[in-house]
Amino acid sequence: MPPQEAALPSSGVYPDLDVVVIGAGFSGLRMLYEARSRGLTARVLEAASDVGGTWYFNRYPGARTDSESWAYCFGFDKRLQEDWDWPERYPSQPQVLSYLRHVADRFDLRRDIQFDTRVRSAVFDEEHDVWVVTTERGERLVSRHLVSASGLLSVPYEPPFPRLSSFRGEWYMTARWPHEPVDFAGKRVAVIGTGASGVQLIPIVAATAARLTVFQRTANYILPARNYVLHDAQRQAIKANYDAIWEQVRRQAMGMPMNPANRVLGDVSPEEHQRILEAGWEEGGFRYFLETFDDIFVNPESNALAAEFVRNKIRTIVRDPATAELLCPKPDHPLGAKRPPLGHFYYETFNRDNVELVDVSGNAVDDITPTGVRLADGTEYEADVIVFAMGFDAMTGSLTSVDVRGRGGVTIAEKWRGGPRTHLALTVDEFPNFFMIAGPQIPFANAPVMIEPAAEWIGEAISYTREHGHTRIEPTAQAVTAYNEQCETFFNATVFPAGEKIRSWFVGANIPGKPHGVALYFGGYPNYIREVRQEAEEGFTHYRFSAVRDARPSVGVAGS
Ligand code: N01
Repeated sequence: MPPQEAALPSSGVYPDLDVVVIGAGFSGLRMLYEARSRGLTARVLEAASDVGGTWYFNRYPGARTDSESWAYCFGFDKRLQEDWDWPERYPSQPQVLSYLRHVADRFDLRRDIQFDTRVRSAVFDEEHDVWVVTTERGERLVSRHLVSASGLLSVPYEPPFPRLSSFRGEWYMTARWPHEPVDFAGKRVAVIGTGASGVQLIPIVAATAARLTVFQRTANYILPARNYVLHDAQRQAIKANYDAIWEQVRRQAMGMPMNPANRVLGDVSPEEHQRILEAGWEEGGFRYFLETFDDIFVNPESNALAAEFVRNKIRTIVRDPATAELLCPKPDHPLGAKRPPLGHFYYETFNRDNVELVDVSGNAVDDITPTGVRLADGTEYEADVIVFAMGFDAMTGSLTSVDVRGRGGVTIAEKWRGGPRTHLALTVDEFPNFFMIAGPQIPFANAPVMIEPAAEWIGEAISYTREHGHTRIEPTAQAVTAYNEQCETFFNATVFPAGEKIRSWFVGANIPGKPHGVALYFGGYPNYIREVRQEAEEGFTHYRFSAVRDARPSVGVAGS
């Protein structure tokens, strides 16, 4: 039966489904596979018209991963690994989207995914231990469990400029890029925002635009990606070594297919420092900070050295000294306090005659006028096209923007008014039978390798609840408090708290008025996985279980 037809409004309060999953990106697809493999009935609700999540929406020119392809994928099925070929070190957005479409088709997932369906509300019915989910199309689904797989960076920060609608040219947001090609040739283009999205887009626009004006508020450390095409022998070697790749990933602090440096700054001489950083810079990508010194994020001295090395590279690459200085991150900005983007000839782009960098750190973008961008001092920059690459309401936005209500009618937005608080980034007290994949307080790590253990854990938790005759599972408030304290302790042991003053999304500081709180776990991927496994293997000891008296089995309209 096609999913749309199956989505009949529920007539009562007994669950139609075991699980409703919100989102059909990496997380939602993996969760659907997990639910099915456990014999659970599941329905995925997806706002877009196809699978892909962030890789569906962020289709701006230049979009690609910052993780290496061979670990930016699923590891649950050997045959899937064997029949997929990654063409490049960092796959482009179309390549990742093709992969996710392939996953959906290979495991016949689409029949349980309902596209073009945005969730309006999800309310926990305490009397019957079910979630009542309503969609913007007016459907009502009742499920025992609710899984948010709606993404950590999926709600874009809308341009906050009151006169934007007066602009007579074209304007775009990187996070909501149109499906039709956008032609920059011969046009005057303005880009506002120099985070990971802007940094990828800018060199591509510069190649054809008549004039590109880049508005930069905070200079960040842009590390060279050093992308390359994978040749046949490399692709075969990846496939032959997958067991070793996953083993490496499991031991790596950020879940990356890399080795620890096994040294800190103090272990080697100052001459060696420069040689090691140079080698890391040449390797490219996150290897610059993950394979050089293991203390870059916890030792201010080590961080300052690695940061100054990048500044010197900028001064070498960028020919105009004034532009080079503007591109250099300030001393109060430790490397990593904002997520360092990977560049594809980013700094080199500022050597082009058609590219201009405008510093808006002390002279803010005030508004958009009918003809371009106006700064606070009244200076105006004319443009035919404006691109906003201004980031996301990260980590919490995809949940707080929906009316999600737990016990006592408390909304998730109220619950997190002091910043996000979770247990293991998977559950929230007062929100029974509710789970998150890639929710707030996940480790700062490679996304797909966090998603897999989360989906498995959620599957185990649901199976455990059912097998023990319960209808409700909820973490204790103490467990949430303890995990939150752990997140704060790890965070405060790093150089990242400096991100608060430079508007890092790690703490929610990039969105005006948003509550600040530690949104990521910096204790390392291996430690996190150990904790998650321990919780499941010891029988969910930080959870409370109960059952409604006349719980009926679900009728399972999906997957049938
Ligand atoms: O967003 P960002 P992003 N006036 O928040 C600027 C992931 N990602 O979409 O720094 C002027 O990093 C803002 O300035 P400032 C990745 O995890 C991954 O680029 O606040 N400027 C900043 O320059 C990444 O970290 C990939 O001073 C304004 C920019 O907008 C995360 O998503 C690719 C402004 C926002 O940067 C977010 O990246 C893309 C204003 N009023 C994204 N308001 C890959 O893996 C905001 N800005 C490849």
